Amino acid sequence: MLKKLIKMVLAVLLVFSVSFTGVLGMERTASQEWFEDAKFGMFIHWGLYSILQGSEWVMNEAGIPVREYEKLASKFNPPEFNAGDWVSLAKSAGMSYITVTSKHHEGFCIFDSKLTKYDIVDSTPFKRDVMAELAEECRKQGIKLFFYYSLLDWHHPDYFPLGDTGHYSDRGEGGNWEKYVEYYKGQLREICSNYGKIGGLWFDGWWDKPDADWDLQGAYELIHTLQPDALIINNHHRKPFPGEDIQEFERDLPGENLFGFSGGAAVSQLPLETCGTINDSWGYNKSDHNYKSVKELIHCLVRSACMNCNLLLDIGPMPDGKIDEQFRKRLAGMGQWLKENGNSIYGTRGGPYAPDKWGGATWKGSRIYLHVLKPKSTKLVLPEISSDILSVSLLDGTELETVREKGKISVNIPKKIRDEIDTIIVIETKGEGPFYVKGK
Ligand code: FHN
Repeated sequence: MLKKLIKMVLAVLLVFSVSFTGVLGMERTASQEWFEDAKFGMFIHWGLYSILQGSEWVMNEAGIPVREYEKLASKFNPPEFNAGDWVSLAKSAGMSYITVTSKHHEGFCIFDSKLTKYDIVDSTPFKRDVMAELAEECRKQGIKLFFYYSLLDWHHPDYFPLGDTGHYSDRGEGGNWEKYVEYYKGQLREICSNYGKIGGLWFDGWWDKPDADWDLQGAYELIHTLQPDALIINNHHRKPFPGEDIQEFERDLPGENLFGFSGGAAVSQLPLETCGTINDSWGYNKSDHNYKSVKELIHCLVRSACMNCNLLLDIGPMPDGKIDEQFRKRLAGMGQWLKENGNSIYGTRGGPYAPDKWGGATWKGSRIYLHVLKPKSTKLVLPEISSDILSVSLLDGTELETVREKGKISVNIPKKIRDEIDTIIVIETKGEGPFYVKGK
């Protein structure tokens, strides 16, 4: 009898472990749970590069030497910058956190650092600590602030030997790598000490020198000591390193590698995030008009949620601090959609049905939400799951015709009931999630 029971428990555990990844993960800290519930964040790329209006790689791409590029600081004086407006924009788009480039690859800091003069307070006529104003405003409006921090630095004299990029910046030969590592860790100490409680650190640029001794473990320990609840994210395009709390993907959904950044990254059991753009650029680029539609952006968000993954959607503010109307319009559209349909996104987890071309599923409590984005036919055939299904309806309660056969359930989705963006179908079940697909 005992043997039989053990066998049964083992069988159930096996089914759970091979069920759709992300439904069941490793244990979560409270911050990781918050993150997975939050689902949607705003990415902001802003620095000196915005003045040149050609995206954040302009220094490297145009081969601008450090001494020339530095002069941009004296022109940085954005009269329209308003932290309250930026944070309100994120909130009205339905976003729960903001990640801002406190230092991008150009090396210029938009926070006040005592470790360099190459920052917004010491070397611009503006003289205001943008990160401090944003931190204050985020606290007021109940939104979390993450600091993006580029490990790669095209400006710092000790960032030497150079990595794969920054070879035209004409900085001369020489520099002390250990001093650079002390510099960046010193800045992390400032970030973790001077801005109150932060959401976390979002690193980038490690890929420029993958073989260097970055002392990431030392850096992570420092952050976790000074800000125990802060989440550490590193966009290194590899599988997560020890001490990281979230796995990042760039422009791809977990498991995809359409853009060539995610080749070395198997999907881990950590909470997941993917970052993407509204047009094709991160930093402000006046000649990039290739905007995604509201529908396409909502589909990015929904497809991410169905994969148990957050979406960090980027805007690049203009040099005067304004946010382009093209971004605003799209964010407003997403916010409106989330107001009506947010229950099927926030606080959910991906699955139990594996995502496919037609869409995917999210679940919360006893409800499963099917997100039908591109129906293949008027019927959706779903495999049996671990809980009995009590009803199948649209969000407004309209019951849908279903046929149950050999354990499968097929749901009728006639054209007339379809939503232009996302036909959301609610499956009410007898039990509570996590659910799993039987026989998988
Ligand atoms: O080089 C950067 C790029 O400028 C941008 O910041 C993106 C955002 O994920 N990350 C880097 C490329 O991986």
